Amino acid sequence: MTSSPALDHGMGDDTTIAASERILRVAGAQLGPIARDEPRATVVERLIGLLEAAHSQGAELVVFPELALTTFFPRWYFDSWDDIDPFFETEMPSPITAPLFERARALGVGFSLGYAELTADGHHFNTTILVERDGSVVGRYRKVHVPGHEAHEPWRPFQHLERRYFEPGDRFDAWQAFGGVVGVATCNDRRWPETYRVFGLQGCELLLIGYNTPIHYAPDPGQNRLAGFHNALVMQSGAYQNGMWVVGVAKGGVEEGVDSLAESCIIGPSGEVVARTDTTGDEVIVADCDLARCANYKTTLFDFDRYRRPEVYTRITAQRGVIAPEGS
Ligand code: CDT
Repeated sequence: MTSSPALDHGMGDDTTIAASERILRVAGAQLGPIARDEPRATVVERLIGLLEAAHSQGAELVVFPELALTTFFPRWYFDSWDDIDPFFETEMPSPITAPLFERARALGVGFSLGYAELTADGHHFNTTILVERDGSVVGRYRKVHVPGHEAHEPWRPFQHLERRYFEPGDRFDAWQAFGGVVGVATCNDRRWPETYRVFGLQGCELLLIGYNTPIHYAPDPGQNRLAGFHNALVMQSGAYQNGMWVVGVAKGGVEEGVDSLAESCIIGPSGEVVARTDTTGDEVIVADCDLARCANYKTTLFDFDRYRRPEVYTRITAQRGVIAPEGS
């Protein structure tokens, strides 16, 4: 299901609450596989091609996936940082990524881009940068929920060593940008309701989420057949329960022998999917996101100030794991 901007996005006739339209045409720029030996410069050319395709369809904001400049390297165990650090960026933009920033500014298109960030003082993060249409940097987001494992686990057909290679970020900040309130989250963050709610509590109207999701889940392969269902389930519920647009964008397809979920999609504040990719390769989807429509949900069923009961939710921040009631 690839949408055209002209489509009715399934919002029905619920036009009474949103005062006036605030339409932002958003593109999801899905990537197919990136080989381990594919040069960064070639990847940047692919990104520019997707950006130009999105612009030709009128998009003002292009959402790229998580870790969009390299292959998904946490699938391999490396003992030495000398082998890991080459997957990281020490500056953004850099001489290699600058052409993407320059082309976007020339076209007046903003974008979000996921990459591995190595800071000057030696910290490693799974980061996404958000850039406005004039080329200014809105902000940087560092992935909060870092999944997988820390140690080599040779029993797995491939590794998921994000917890070895990345430190967790510690902030969910929304920003005023693109004529609304915009947030960024990354991949595994989308499975956690806290992510959406913390953004929802900042009035977030548009949440951008890049992902790399291997379809095989080694700890419980029974979940493999549900990968697409769970992807849609969490993003659609997060969108609806917080009255926000959610744009989920994959790096999908078979990359270095590992099959990853595609199914990038754009979801309205009703929870309905309004655009979804058809392929597992490089592909652009576009939708007109009326940010004013968020008010239909934020001021009715999900009027937080009127209906939430934070005094009853204290466990959410007071404890991390499960504490079962006493008794048998
Ligand atoms: N990149 C990323 O966060 N992927 C995870 C895989 C979970 S299994 C370790 C995801 O939630 O899709």
